[in-house]
Amino acid sequence: MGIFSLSKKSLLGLILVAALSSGNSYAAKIVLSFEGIGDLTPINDFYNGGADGVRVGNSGIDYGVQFSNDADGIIDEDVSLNFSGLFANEPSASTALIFREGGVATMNVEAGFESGFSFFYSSSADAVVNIYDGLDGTGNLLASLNLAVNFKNNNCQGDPGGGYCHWDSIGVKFYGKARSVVFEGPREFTFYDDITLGSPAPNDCKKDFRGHRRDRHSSDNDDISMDDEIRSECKDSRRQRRNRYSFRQN
Ligand SMILES: [Ca+2]
Ligand SMILES: [Ca+2]
Repeated sequence: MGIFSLSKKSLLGLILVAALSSGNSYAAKIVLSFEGIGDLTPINDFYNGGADGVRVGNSGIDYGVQFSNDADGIIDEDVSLNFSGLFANEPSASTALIFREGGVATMNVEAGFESGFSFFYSSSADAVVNIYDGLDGTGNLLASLNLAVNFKNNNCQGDPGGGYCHWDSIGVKFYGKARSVVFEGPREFTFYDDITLGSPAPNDCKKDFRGHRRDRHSSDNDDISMDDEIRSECKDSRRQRRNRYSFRQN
């Protein structure tokens, strides 16, 4: 009987912990779509209550997320010939993130984030992404993600242009509180988009568009839920994709 009541107590404890963590991860989920950042413009404090660029630039939502100076926004060249992005089918149109020449490519989150980290990427070189519990890649290594060459997979096509046309999602669960992510590997060979903090599966506009209603009550609800902000960005993304083709035809 002693063993039984102990197990029962442990089980209740586990259920309580599971319920609490689930609530935390949902509340903490942040999606960085990079929409609104200029082409080849340092992201800097765009998501940190400041602006992109080197002087006063564009500002996004203040998530307390800061990027090192060599992390740039890059916009699909199909939007305008002035833009530089040679990619297609990015998860949220039409801006992605690329790391260029400069110092260490680091994302800092001073308040920290928990549970998981994920994103989409299209890469022509192997790369590694490391998650640490200290700022600027210090402290303990909480998790690592290895990216493989994938940019031409599945005979993908441009939209209408863009050689980097295949994207994969990748993510990891970790314990503890992460405060920085260091993106390693050759510069300018990897595009990133929809970087998602607080979930091991990135926000997926296509999946959410098709399956949001159907999956609303599934156990993976945390991973597919969208708040109004993200849903509106996904709608905008579909509209932008349609506009690209009319731009190319004119
Ligand atoms: Ca394109
Ligand atoms: Ca995007």
